[in-house]
Amino acid sequence: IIILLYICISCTPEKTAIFVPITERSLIPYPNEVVTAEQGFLIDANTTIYAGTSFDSQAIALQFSDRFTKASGITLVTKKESQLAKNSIHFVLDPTANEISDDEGYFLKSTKDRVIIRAKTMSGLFMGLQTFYQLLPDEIVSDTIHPKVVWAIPGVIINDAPQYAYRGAMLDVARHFFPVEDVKRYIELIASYKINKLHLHLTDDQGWRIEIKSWPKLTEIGSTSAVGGDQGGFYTQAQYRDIVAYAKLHHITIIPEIDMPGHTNAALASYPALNCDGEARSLYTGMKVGFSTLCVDKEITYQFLDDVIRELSALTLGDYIHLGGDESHVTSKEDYNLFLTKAQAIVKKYGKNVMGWEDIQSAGISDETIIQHWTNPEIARLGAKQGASIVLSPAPKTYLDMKYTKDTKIGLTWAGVTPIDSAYMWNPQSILKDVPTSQIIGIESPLWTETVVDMNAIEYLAFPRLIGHAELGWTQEENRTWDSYLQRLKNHQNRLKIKNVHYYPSPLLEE
Ligand code: TNX
Repeated sequence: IIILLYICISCTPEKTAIFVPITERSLIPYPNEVVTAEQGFLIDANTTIYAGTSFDSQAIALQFSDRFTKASGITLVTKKESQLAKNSIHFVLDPTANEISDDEGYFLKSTKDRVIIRAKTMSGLFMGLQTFYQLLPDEIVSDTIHPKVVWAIPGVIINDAPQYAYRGAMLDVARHFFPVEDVKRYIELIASYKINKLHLHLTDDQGWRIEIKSWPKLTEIGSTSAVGGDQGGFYTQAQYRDIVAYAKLHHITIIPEIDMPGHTNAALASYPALNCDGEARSLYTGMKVGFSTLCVDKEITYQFLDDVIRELSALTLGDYIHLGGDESHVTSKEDYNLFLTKAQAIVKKYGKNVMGWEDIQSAGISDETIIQHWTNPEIARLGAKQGASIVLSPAPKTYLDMKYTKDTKIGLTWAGVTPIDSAYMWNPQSILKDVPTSQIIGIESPLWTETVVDMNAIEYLAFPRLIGHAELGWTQEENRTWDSYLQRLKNHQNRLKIKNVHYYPSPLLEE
């Protein structure tokens, strides 16, 4: 009796207090429908995971149980058959669940007896899992065991689906090179905010970063430089495949960019024949743009392009290859358009579609093309008129390499300074007037790395601004406000700390 009394006294008050209200869990991006349910769910050592019979739902269940074991030290039993038992977590893949409006949408319900996460596709289940993590105590993101944490989830019913299909980030690995481990960490971080595209800017004047077996000097010579004389580097094809596979596991599609016909000094330094005068350029370590061009008149230029696109297409799981096309200031307009017409045909020949900076619209584009708007709304609109889809990367709002304030250390300021409120407070639907909303397929946050030398610097510029962009890409306008977002971001900082993210501690995040 004494023992029983002791258990009651020590456990009961605690148990009722552990179910924090849903408002104390920071959901970012905020789901489109959140309804509070009566009582929450508690994961303990007896909780059973029901993964269903499909390989895909089992894979998501395994991702969850691995993460849970890392943070809690508890190994949960996973079963395949479905059974509406008490104390259970269900991952339900149901392609016929028509009440879920989108392939990436999901339904999540947590009540006293069980948690159900349901989606039509594996991507939807993955998105639901990210929300589920955010409903759990912060320590769920930790890689060390927290035996004292009570794994309680508030009672809630969530119906969610993305506003935009394209929610992207871009990393420039050409100005500075970042090893595979850094790219994987970036993938892991951005995936937790439901970002689903990573555009890799693989080549530029300062470096060529992807192995092309038929043109080995691109990496033998062209990969050795970087801005400021810093160390270069490149991904072997095996390493690149590893990045693509790791991204896929996180439901992120890699979009590779080979920037052309400008931004090509590294290639022009590797192969003299690619220059109109037949003379190799010197490697470049400065920060200027717009001084290089492939030789549009030479046959070998198109052999080069064909080989590069063929090898890159074979490494690419997604439908898109990005051809760059920006700032070709030393290529005549006529040459530029001719070159891009041929380059686009090569991409098509290898079964891919073209993505490019807005500038490429002048060459004539198709309705399968994705145009990336960065600086000139008039030009982007001309792309939209040709039927192209538009991804929005307006520099003053989305360029992660712009400084937070004029006093922050790293970054540039050519498009202004971008504090975290400014990065969040804009509406993707009103950037390009007169373009039908159906043609705006999403937003992307580019991180150019002229001033970015290591992972800490990447994290400092990307976080927390990228988190706000993720919400703009996912959450419908009527469901987001700066005040709500700021409050959630303040609470969310603890997770960034647990994950050792070197984020910018904006004064706006202070109480
Ligand atoms: C413009 S955005 C560029 C890049 C630079 C960046 C620096 C774009 C298509 N071109 O070459 O790295 O500004 O912010």
